[in-house]
Order: sequence, then C-alpha cells, then structure tokens
Amino acid sequence: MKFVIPFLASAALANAHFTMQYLWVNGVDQGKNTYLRVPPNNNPVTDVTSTDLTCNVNGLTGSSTGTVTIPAGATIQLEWHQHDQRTGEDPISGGHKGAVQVYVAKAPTTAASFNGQGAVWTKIYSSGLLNPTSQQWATDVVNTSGGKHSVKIPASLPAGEYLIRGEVVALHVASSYPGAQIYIGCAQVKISSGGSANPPKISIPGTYKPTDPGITVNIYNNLQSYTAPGGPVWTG
Ligand SMILES: *[C@@H]1O[C@H](CO)[C@@H](O)[C@H](O)[C@H]1NC(C)=O
Ligand SMILES: [Cu+2]
Repeated sequence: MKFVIPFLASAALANAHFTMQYLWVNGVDQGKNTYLRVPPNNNPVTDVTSTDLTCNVNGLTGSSTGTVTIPAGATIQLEWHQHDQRTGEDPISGGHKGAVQVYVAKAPTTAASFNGQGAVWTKIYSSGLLNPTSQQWATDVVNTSGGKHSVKIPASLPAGEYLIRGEVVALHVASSYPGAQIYIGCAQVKISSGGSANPPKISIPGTYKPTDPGITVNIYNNLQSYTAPGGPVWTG
C-alpha cells in the first residue's frame, strides 16, 4: 500500500493542467469562454516550433463566439482554471511554477479570420520569478488571485481588430526540452479609440527556441533570476 499514494499524487498532477476561460473588460466579466478560442482540452503545448504555440490547439481559425470591443487604455483581466469550475480547486495547481505573459497582434481585417502567423505579436505584459528568496512565481499570484491577472491595453495601440494572447509558461519539468508547459488562450477583440504607435513585433511560433533560458531551465536549484522567452515588454 505504500506505493499507492505517490502514484495517485503524480496522476493528479498530470491531470491538473488549465485553460484561459474568462476575459474581463474594465472590471466586467464577459462570461465563460466568451470571445475566446477554446482548445479541445487543458493540455499544454510543449513544442515551441508548433503552430499550436500561436493560439493553442485548433486556434488558427476564428471562433464563432464573436469579438468584443475594448477601448484603448482599458484594463483587462485574463482568468485561468484547471477544469470547468471557478470554485472547489486551486485555479492553478501547485506544481505549475512559472511566468505569465500577454501579447497582442493586429489583424489585417477581422480578429475572427486572423491566424496570427508571421511577425505580428507585441508583448504587453510579463511576470516571472517575483521573489527569489521565497521562490514566488507569477503563477503563485495568479492562483491566489482566483486565477486572474490584469494587463492594461496601451492607449497608443492603433485602433482595429486584434488577437490578445495570454500565456503561462510552467517550468516545473523544464530542465530538459521538451519540458516547459506552455498554456495559451487567445481572445478576439476590437480596440477602439487607439493611437498611432508602431510597436516591435515577433513571430509565435518563430521567436521562442528550445534553448531559450526561459524555456529550458532548472527552477529547483535556487534560481535567482529568470528571463522569460519573447524579449522585452513594450510599454506603449
Ligand atoms: C492557490 O490559492 C489558494 C487560495 O485561493 C490557496 O489556498 C492554495 O494554497 C494555492 N495553491 C498553491 C499551490 O499555492
Ligand atoms: Cu499541467
């Protein structure tokens, strides 16, 4: 019987993945999976060269769920959960230590018809190893915040339709590649009353490499700093 408990513990951990399930705009919950491209299950992407890295599995084609208007300069929140529920379990389970990032990409026409390929993505948020002494990660804060994190849509972004790509890079088994578990959720939005900035853009997939120190990293050896993949945040 001594072997039963470790076996069950590892089985539970393997199943305890998560998805991005809610978008909030200026404090208003838009509803479960509304305006989001919903993947078939809560598994992570681990191949950083796959087109699944863009907007998760089946994420290259638009969702019939529609597109929500967000004024430039607004604060949005992305909310993540393991399963089909907001209560009764931790939003992000304990094993998943890692970074949280948000990107935006402007669609040539509509967000719903945009596949997000090419050098189109701008990073607007990144949070990683917050406290090396306590080994507190961005994912710990998301978990204790009911699965939510905030990001301000820069006021200088040009108006138009966009994909907003939330990402959690979980690093608990990332010491060899493939290992890092990348969780992705994409929202379809229309940014109104924007500005005229021309922010730097990267490709997803394309920019992340298996050898990036933010992708292949042992976080259990008193890590003192962490460099997330995808370069610096553009602050607008
Ligand atoms: C996640 O947050 C809840 C409170 O919302 C807390 O009870 C739990 O310990 C946290 N889990 C981890 C693994 O930190
Ligand atoms: Cu997982």
